[in-house]
Amino acid sequence: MKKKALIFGVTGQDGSYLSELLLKKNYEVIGVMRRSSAFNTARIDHLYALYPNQFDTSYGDLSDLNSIERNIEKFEPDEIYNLAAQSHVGVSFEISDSTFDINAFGPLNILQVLKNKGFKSKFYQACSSEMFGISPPPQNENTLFQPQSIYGVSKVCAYYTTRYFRQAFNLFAANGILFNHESPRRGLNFVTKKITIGIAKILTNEIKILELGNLSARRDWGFAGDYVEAIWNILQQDKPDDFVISTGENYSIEDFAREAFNVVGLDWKKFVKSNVSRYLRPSEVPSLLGDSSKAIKQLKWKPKVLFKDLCLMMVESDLKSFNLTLDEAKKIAKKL
Ligand code: NAP
Ligand code: F7E
Repeated sequence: MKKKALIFGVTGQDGSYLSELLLKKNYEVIGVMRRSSAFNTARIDHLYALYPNQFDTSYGDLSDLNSIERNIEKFEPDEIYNLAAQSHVGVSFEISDSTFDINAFGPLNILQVLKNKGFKSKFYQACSSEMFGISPPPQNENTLFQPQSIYGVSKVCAYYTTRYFRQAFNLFAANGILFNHESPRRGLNFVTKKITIGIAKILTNEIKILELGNLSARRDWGFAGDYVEAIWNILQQDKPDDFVISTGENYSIEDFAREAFNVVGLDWKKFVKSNVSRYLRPSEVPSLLGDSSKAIKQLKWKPKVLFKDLCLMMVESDLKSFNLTLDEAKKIAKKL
């Protein structure tokens, strides 16, 4: 019998990589997606064709308890991955209520269904390094949570809710505390993707200047493709537990811009402007740097793609989406 996985947030960056991983492991994967007036399946469209008998999607919304119940009852999954969230920290300052509703009540809704209906599905909750907020680096599973946004607060709620259901009702419910992870599939308004696609736009004359916010914040950036392996691994343990997943290196936004522009031979300083009045967050998280010793030891997991290769991968992919090879891009860059 194939194992069955239900993924909330299947249309997102991580949902698409996790689906690919589970399908390769011969799981049957059902992705829960919300209805949208515009198509939101670009990251998973290839999977319907590649795995017609193994992959499908079903409508549902984390704020809609009935839809969660319907999906769990219909598919009776062995594993449930909750990756769905309003995942943009900056946006959470503007839409706090819905961010909290989706990110905190969403996992509570899933866990209540599991408990009340007696399902034995293993449950994974996507938590975040944003929970650590202003706690000084390095951060691990024992670091104090001091979130600096409603996004961070909502993930702290999700974290404790997951632990509560594990401890009080003996559910297999585990948290992954993931540090920033990026990829060519990263959403367009996260800083790494903004920079790498910005480079392609500068080279094709679509924009002259790239406007960013705070350039001094430091992040521990890994590759989403590596991180979904850790996510899967967390649910394969004998006992449910919580794990920090990170690379153990951190760099500033300025470092990322320098490295990414350098891939095509451009000096980032000539093209990047900091517009703090537009992009500065009311409260910022200055430095995230993960200590994943526990995951390295217990999950036997470690990241394969590190900072430089991640920059290269993202720049090359965005150039390709503008029909440019790296060599062509370098030639254009010389004339700028
Ligand atoms: P993402 O690309 O923004 O994907 C979020 C997913 O959640 C999308 O599929 C989105 O659907 C879905 N979603 C949003 N609201 C929903 C709702 N009300 N009901 C059902 N689905 C809903 O995020 P990601 O980068 O893949 O991250 C996955 C998870 O890990 C998130 O929970 C995020 O907070 C967390 N996380 C991410 C990082 C990171 O660096 N990427 C680090 C730590 C934790 P639409 O396509 O319809 O918008
Ligand atoms: O910002 C600064 C910004 O939006 C990174 C999410 O996946 O990781 C992500 O959250 C840093 C911040 O990611 C711009 O102020 C400067 O200091 O790419 P970001 P994030 O806020 O770290 C965590 C772990 C998650 O859990 C989240 O879901 O970059 N920054 N200039 C900028 N950020 C953005 N977005 N845009 C700028 O122009």
